[in-house]
Amino acid sequence: MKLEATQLAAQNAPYLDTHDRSWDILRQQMESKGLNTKALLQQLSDLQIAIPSWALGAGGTRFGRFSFGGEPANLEQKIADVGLLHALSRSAGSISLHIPWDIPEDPAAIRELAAIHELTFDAVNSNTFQDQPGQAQSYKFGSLCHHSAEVRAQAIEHNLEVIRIGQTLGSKSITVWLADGASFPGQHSLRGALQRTQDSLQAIYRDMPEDWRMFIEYKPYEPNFYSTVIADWGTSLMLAEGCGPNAYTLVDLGHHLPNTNIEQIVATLMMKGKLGGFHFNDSKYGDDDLTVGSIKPYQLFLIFNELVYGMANNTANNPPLAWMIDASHNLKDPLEDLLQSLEAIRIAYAQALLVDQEALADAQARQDVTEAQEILQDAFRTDVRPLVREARWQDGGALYPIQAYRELGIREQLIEQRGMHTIATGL
Ligand code: AOS
Ligand code: ZN
Ligand code: ZN
Ligand code: ZN
Repeated sequence: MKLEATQLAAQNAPYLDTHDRSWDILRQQMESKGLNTKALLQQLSDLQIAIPSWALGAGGTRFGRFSFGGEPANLEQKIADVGLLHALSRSAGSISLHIPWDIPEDPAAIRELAAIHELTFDAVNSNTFQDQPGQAQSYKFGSLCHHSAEVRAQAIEHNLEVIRIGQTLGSKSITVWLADGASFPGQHSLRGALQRTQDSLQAIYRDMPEDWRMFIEYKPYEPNFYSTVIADWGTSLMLAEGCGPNAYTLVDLGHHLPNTNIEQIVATLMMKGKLGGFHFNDSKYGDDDLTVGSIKPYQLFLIFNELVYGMANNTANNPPLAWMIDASHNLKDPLEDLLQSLEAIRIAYAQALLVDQEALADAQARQDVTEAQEILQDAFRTDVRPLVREARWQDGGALYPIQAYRELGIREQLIEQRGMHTIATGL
């Protein structure tokens, strides 16, 4: 199904007055502080987030999975779902595919379908953490790090195949996340595994097209619980530097030990021009993949504050970032969950854009710690929702996406079309 502009306009109509009143107040408040509201609206409108194809169905845990009716069963339906998210939010302009879960049988037709929904293809993801039917070598004990040259060769070839598939869709980047590691001390040589991973990544990089970028994800633990080969941003950065200028570190917010200062990692990577992008989500304990902004919205704001600063002071020529969500939920309607994540990202960005960078730099120069904190928190505590809403409305989206989603009966229609007992391909 596809949402038409006229449907959304009719759905928005009764809420326009209320929105206008709140927008007027915020606009005047921002203008009195010297902010350029037109520029802010444009910056928000430009922030487009990629939706992971694996988040469109209900997630699960190792204890069980509770299916949600109307889940997409194939790539076409996944694209249609992201199309719905984009029509409602005007902020989900691309999709991130996972191979082999999302192999396009007819790439030209898939590209056409994506264009109908105004979507592009963001980073493609390789998968060497599962064995596929008929596969010659097993990844049980690792892939790019494996002791056996045959396993490594198979994993390298898989990554190159993912790139070739991505090319048929117009994607320009690959995200490599490795489950490789050891669950017990002594299981493998820590140094040997890292060395082999570096060699394998370099082999992929050498054959990657020149206009492509490689994003290297890190994660401290899980599925291996003693050691992960690419455990932290430093290892990822080292590997990216070992590959070359088109390899970058990817920050997944859930991939840190508790209380890690993620905004500092962002600042460090941007100083080196090596921040490739994000997997946005939120977490309380580990790789919880919870809805963005649901647990630590202040941290998200501080991350965006570093990003805004980094983009304005881009001395190391960090390329534009890949903004992706990597969250999936077991309880909520997956599309509502993603709408909440999209909103949280734009809210954090809007708040960060309100930070008076000049005043902050001045307070920092004077060691005025109190004032520096006041400046940040003044921005964070501004209710920017009318600004985010206005940007979305000007772009033809829904004033209140979740409400629109419910009032238009979208899930009910998806269930009617696809059935109640559906399982999206993926994790
Ligand atoms: C795994 O923990 C990583 O976050 C991956 O980026 C991602 O979740 C995975 O590739 C999807 O299966
Ligand atoms: Zn991730
Ligand atoms: Zn993860
Ligand atoms: Zn995660």
